[in-house]
Amino acid sequence: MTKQRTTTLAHYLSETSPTELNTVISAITSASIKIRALIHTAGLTDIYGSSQTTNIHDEEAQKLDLIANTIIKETLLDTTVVSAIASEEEDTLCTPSVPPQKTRNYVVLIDPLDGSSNIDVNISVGTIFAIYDDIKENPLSSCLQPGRNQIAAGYILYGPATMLILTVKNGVIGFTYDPNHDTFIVSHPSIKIPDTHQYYSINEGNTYRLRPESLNFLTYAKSQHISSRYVGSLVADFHRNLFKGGIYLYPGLIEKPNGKLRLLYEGNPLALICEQAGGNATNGTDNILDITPKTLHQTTPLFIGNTALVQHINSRD
Ligand code: P6P
Repeated sequence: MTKQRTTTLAHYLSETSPTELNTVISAITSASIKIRALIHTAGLTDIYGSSQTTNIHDEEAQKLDLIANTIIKETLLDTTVVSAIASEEEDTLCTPSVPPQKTRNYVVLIDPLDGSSNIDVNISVGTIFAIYDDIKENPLSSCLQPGRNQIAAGYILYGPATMLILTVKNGVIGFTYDPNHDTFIVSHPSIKIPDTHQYYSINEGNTYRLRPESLNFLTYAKSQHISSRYVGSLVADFHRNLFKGGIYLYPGLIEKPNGKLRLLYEGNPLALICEQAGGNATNGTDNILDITPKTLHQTTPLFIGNTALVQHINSRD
């Protein structure tokens, strides 16, 4: 009989983070437990499919995108320590009706349900979040800090198991949701990306839209007999590469030079996790975490995973 792990998320946070930050992370994870329940029974209720609306990126929002966004937004605004929320599903910042009164406040940037087009076909999806201190002259400026200033970042992967992968910038820790105790339990105390370059993840359907440096990398990856894996859910592809070694690529395309993925609530949180786990993330020339954002929803080319593979992209050889 294997020994059941027992360290809860609440215990871990109480040992590592200030109370107000614990409140924010706990709000996100409690919202994720509600989202998990909805995903697991979506086929029995009328919440599959498109909401018949589009987001600021002119992408069709799924019903569950909007439901997940509402759950997380309301849970965070109730904490009284969140000054503003930037969400993939919101054109502008969301702020509490009553400004927070606490000494330490945060801004939170979220992709409420990444990969949501996969829900209808029962493929893993995820919630991605980035947390910054609200230290600038206004919450929008606090949201536009370089990713290196994040004080915490993470994602919840709704897969066969529901997992929280978190960094508060002292390494990367993995938690597994235990439905018997309705809480996240430490399951992976210290995650490091292995130096086995097992996978590359790219939508090869875009091959004729790639620029030369990306095409060169694909040729290199195939010469190294690295396997191709592409789920179409960034969180799932990133998670596999984090645990097995590899690289995820969403390059700039000829007609879309800044790519598709959003810097603030996709690139930055995953880049911080990856760097804390010993990997790296670039836009093809600069470290993702060193980019100073200009707008909430700006996109970036993203190459993220093993440092050696990411450096191969930067070296353009
Ligand atoms: P494509 C999902 O819409 C997403 O944002 C990521 O989760 C995923 O990796 C990517 O887009 C898939 O995009 O263009 O390959 O379908």
